[in-house]
Amino acid sequence: MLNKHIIPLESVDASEVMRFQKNYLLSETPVILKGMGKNWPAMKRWSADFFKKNYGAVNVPICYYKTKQQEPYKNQTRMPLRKYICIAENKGITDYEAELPYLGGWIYHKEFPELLNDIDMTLPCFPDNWLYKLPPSISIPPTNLLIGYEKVSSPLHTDSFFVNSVLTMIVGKKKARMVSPLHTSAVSNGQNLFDNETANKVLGQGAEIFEGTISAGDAFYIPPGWWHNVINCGFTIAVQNLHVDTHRFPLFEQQMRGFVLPILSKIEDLGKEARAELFEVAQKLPPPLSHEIGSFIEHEKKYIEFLKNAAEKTEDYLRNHYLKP
Ligand SMILES: O=C(O)CCC(=O)C(=O)O
Ligand SMILES: [Fe+2]
Repeated sequence: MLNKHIIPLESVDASEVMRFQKNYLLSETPVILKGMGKNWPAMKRWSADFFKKNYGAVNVPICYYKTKQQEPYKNQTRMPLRKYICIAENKGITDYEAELPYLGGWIYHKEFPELLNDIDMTLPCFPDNWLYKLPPSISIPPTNLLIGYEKVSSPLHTDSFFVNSVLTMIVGKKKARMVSPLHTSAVSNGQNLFDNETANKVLGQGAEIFEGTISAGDAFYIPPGWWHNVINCGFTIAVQNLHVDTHRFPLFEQQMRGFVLPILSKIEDLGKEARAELFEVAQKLPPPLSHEIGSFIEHEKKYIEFLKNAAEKTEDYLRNHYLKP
């Protein structure tokens, strides 16, 4: 009864670039990209043994989604990769652990850039990746690695910053259930859509649930804002790539500004406070010499110009594209 309502995800061959871009990328529709990674050297090289042998001593970040939700990357607990893989292979499960560990996103290329030679970062069916145009100070890591096993999974969530996410299988199989952002009111963060009762509740609220399975070489295209719940069907190795194309960049830009503006606003508040005090004193004293040396007035003028330009451009854009009578 229930399964009738779960809609299978469509598939497209990763070599059908135009078809993928027209039918899925442009309309932000999830799809399975068949053969996305089939020619990546990782397909031949990467395995549990490969990582144990070459990176076994590396401390990798661990997720505990059931008990800790998603933590900032730098706060995640770490464990040697060899130990983790033994647990994943069911050789080292300790029953005193409250929740089993999940290597749900290791930013491997920072420490081991040579691993990038094993995958194709250009993602042939995607246009230019605007993530690479960002200044290094706010760069978002464009890829991460996941090693999973049947007992761990990623509960329902959306990826941050409205990026395109491409999840490519290297070893094993993953199954995902996805819900459109248009049905956000029918779901909540952390749900298990593979639980019949939960899925029925979501369907009962009018949402559609899409489901698909990917095996070695295939990938999920997860569009911006789509809810996804991913489970591992046995031992898995996968790579996630984040991608922002031209059409998705304006929204991404807003998200990035969301990082910068609170900092700017805090600095400005402090500046205002200091200026008020300085103004009082300036009734009696000339402005500090350092203001002249530091070109205080010129910098202020430039800043005003910058703000005016930014406001004007944004207002024009909104007027021309969204607020037409
Ligand atoms: O494979 C998983 O556990 C999660 C993958 C995911 O959430 C993603 O690719 O955005
Ligand atoms: Fe995700």
